[in-house]
Amino acid sequence: MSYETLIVETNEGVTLIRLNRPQALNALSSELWTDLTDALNAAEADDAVRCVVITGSAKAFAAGADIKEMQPKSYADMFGENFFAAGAARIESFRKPIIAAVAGYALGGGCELAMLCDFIICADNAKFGQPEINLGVAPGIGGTQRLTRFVGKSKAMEMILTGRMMDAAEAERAGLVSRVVPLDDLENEAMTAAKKIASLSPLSVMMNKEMVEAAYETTLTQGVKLERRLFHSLFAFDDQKEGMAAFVEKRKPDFKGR
Ligand code: DAK
Repeated sequence: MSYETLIVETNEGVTLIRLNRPQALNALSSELWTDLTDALNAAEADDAVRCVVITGSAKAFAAGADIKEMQPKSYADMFGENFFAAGAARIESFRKPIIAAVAGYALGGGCELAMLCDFIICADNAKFGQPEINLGVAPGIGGTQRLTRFVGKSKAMEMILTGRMMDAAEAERAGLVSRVVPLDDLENEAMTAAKKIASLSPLSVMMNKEMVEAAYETTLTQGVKLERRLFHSLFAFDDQKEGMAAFVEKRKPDFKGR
């Protein structure tokens, strides 16, 4: 499937989605969100796809929602269209891991898109920010909530109220990204992590993802209880038998997703 705003390729169990609006620094237009939703639907439906990587260009992961598209809109337009809600919901309910590989600007909706992914690997030139305040608006795809959970109230409040950008080193210190790599290595590093995930039991991967997500949605007691139940249930799968047998027999496991 080809798209106007994305380049999508699948290899070795990994779908790489590259945002492709270079003339607008990958600003997130409605068309791009529709294409992204469609590409993710296809990746979710394809059993051969085990992990997704979303990336942009060396200059911009995404410089935010498309300001030129939003400029003429009224409250009735935004509310009536439920602007961006479907795209965000698609990522929130995606069951396979999604890695954001961020180089350059990840601003506004771009920073929110990266935070919607399961983890972020960034290049040393990455810049994260929620500059919507400069436009007289506010983050609208979860930025006030996710950034605050990831980096804490003080840093989130400063960034959202002043529009200040965070560089890659600060983003790593603050816990926003899992690690920083040289720009030239970004795609390789993200693909290596994605291929490792793709080689594992897909059922176990989905359950592990669900357990970590629960840490953001539940109390500690409820989260630990859920983890224990899901851990027990993993013993119902053939992949648990295969994984442990392979360890004992000193060979590579052959996970079937059963
Ligand atoms: N939208 C549209 N076009 C953009 C853009 C954006 N966000 N960012 C950059 N561009 C375009 C520029 O207009 C320029 O186009 P031409 O003028 O050449 O036609 C081209 O990309 C190159 O940009 P610059 O010439 O500005 O490049 P520089 O290197 O000088 O500067 C920059 C790079 C990233 C610092 C600068 O472009 C910039 O400040 N961009 C805007 C960043 C920003 O404010 N982002 C936040 C956008 S607001 C909602 C949910 C979410 C949202 C809203 C509602 N609902 C659920 C209701 C989200 C809002 C946002 O994200």
